[in-house]
Amino acid sequence: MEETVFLGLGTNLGDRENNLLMAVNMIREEIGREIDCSSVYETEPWGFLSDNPFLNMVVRVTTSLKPQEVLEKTLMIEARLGRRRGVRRYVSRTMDIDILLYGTDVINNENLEIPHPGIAVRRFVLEPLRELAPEMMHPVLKVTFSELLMKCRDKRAVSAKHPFSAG
Ligand code: PH2
Ligand code: MG
Ligand code: MG
Repeated sequence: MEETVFLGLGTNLGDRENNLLMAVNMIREEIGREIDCSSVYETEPWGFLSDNPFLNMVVRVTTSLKPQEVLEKTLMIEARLGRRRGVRRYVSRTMDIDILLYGTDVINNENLEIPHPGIAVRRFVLEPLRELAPEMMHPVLKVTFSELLMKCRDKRAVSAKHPFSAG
């Protein structure tokens, strides 16, 4: 069984463009070859203060992996890109890969919540998600990503920077 997964990528440390490039390449190797990428967005840090702006993007990938296996792969890719996890929740990082959606599955485990609980309140997720799937319905909120973006009250700056290019 194949499933369509949406992943949110974020980086605000190191060579951000290269971090995205490496992450997308590893996602292709480890999670699924069939992949669509949103544009790359430059975004203001959300939830913590930092002088380092983020680059964010969303990728849609077709996978034969189960949700828990996708999670393991994303954690491995983050670690390979030099991600260090500490005790503080939000800190600058070389790479964060969040599972936003796994088909229309709703999962509430202690280590994995799908759909990602932050989608509706984060413009840096909704802008690229709407770019890839404007008419798609949020499986819990039952409204499209276009509508969620129009209603989003997060006003932090999110600007489309350039199309993602694989090298
Ligand atoms: N990720 C966070 C917290 N804040 N802000 C932006 N702009 N982009 C992110 O990817 C991001 C964030 C937690 O994962
Ligand atoms: Mg995150
Ligand atoms: Mg994360």
